[in-house]
Amino acid sequence: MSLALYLIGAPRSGKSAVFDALTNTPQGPHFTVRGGHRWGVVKVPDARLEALRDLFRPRTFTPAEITFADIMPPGGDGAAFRDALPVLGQADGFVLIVQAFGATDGEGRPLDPVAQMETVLLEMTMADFEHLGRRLERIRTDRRHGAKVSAAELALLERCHAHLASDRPLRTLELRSDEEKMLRTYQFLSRKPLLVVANVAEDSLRTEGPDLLAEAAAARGLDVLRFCAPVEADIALMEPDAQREFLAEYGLAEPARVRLIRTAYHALDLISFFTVGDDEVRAWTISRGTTAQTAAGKIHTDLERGFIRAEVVPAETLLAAGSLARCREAGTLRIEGKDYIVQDGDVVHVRFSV
Ligand SMILES: Nc1nc2c(ncn2[C@@H]2O[C@H](COP(=O)(O)OP(=O)(O)O)[C@@H](O)[C@H]2O)c(=O)[nH]1
Ligand SMILES: [Mg+2]
Repeated sequence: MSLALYLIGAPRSGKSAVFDALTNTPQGPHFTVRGGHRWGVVKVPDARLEALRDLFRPRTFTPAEITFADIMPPGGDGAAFRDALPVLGQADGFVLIVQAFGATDGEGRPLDPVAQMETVLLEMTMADFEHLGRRLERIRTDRRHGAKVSAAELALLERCHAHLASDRPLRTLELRSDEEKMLRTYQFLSRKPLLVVANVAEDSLRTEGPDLLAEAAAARGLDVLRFCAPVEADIALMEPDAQREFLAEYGLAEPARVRLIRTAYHALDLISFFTVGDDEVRAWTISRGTTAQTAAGKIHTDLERGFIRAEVVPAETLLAAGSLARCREAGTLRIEGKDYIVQDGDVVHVRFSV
């Protein structure tokens, strides 16, 4: 399965409504239910890939995908956020939904979006703090557990613990890549990528003004997307023509859900490279920093094993030139070796022999 972002937030902040907006299609809602949670595999909209499709007119067109999960806490939909904490370790990242519509929150208190966001962030930091505290205690007292942990790892865990003790998320702790790797198995919640979505009312879709939530999020190094879940859910159900008409009426270039999906994909540090041809135009998902040889393995293990070289041209360059042949003539189709770092939007053709 593709990497999964879990939708989290206070009760009735609009998690399920945002999930609907992300997973609705003109053919209806598109998701499966597993473990009591709703899972939606969503295609990542990409104008470059669509332009490549129009250029090559392939038989098959395959965009990149990302998974969103509407998490149902064991206590039911109205349960507090902390009830959901035990299932969040498996997430690759989070979309934190903050209620920014109406006058009262899901528990009947006056609405305070900033406090709502900070409560959820703090719960995650505290969950990590407690989890790590128990872990450290076992490591220090239990020989069997302790023996498995190197001195370097123990020192790193203690650094994390001190960081969390001052209510700071592990996201803000600077780590070397070897330290980063050491921490991976611990699945700390406050280290995972997180994107904030302000679920605003219909009538504030276009008002910008001073935004306390955006300011508070920026102070924590987080981005906020404004989103009106019910409106976006409706747009997602429309056929393309009706969708365009609707957007034009509101003076919008694209649905906010398109931006949310794209932003979520990039929040996980994922990029796309493309393969093109008459049979298929396709996007492949890799982490930023992946080499050409490893990227080739996404397509097929034979391509990684027998990798000789990659022919690479940025999608924009290919689209401007109009064909691969013209890129070859102009010298913009480059030959790259196995250690080349594939860039977002590269069109790649792998030469291999097995
Ligand atoms: N007016 C308005 N109502 C919303 C919006 N988003 C969600 N709601 C409503 O708020 C209630 C709770 O939303 P839901 O998605 O179930 O919240 P969840 O508990 O976070 O999953 C539902 O009745 C939704 O219809 C919004 O942007 N504007
Ligand atoms: Mg819900």
